[in-house]
Amino acid sequence: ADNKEDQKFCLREVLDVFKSCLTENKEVVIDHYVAGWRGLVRFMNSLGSVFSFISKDAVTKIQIMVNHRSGENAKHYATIQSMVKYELENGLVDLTKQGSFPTSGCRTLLRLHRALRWLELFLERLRTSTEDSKTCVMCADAYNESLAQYHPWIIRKAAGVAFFALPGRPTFFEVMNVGPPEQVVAMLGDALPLISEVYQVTEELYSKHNLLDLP
Ligand code: 1PZ
Repeated sequence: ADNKEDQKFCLREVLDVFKSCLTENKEVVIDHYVAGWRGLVRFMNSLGSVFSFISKDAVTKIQIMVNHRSGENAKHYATIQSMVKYELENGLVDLTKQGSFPTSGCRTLLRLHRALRWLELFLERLRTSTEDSKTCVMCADAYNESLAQYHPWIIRKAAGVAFFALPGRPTFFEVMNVGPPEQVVAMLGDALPLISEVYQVTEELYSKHNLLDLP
């Protein structure tokens, strides 16, 4: 049964989830956003145990969001827009320094949002890469351009070590389980604009409310 599960795993399905994230009036549905992240974590875990310190943190943050979605205020956490409104109006966010609300939806989702930018940059590099491109270099470049600025030295170091454990481009494409390289490239071309839009919508919302630096 496990084998069958593995075979069914396909990065296209994971990325497709991000398509369903945006409603008609451009709200970001948290259940789908979280489902997208679950798939990404599953993908990352299939790359090997060196990545488990990264996926552990992602899993913790996913769980915080799931808890918000199953608590008594679940309805306020339907979309990122409704969450921001609810948490701000009720003073449920630490705005300047960490304090009473270490698990606020706003600060937790911001971490995933920043990681989504890394994903976008990395997948774009993969999409335009050539056979001899190095995944660890693409990954590190994407990281340095995005997430790294929010991480302390020790995490940047650890991330750098993990990147060296990434499989090479051919294996990486195989693990994605999307088909031959041309199909991977085409799939990424379809998926990236959608991920990018989810990122942009969230970025604008957070920027409008001055939430981009939440501690
Ligand atoms: C496929 C290769 C995977 C490379 C992933 C590149 C990202 C490296 C990130 C290293 C983060 C490691 C551990 C934890 C960091 C946390 O301190 C921060 C801030 O949270 P806080 O401490 O403020 O609560 N967490 C994050 O920045 C969220 C990181 C999520 C990383 C998800 C990666 C998803 C990978 C998808 C793979 C396709």
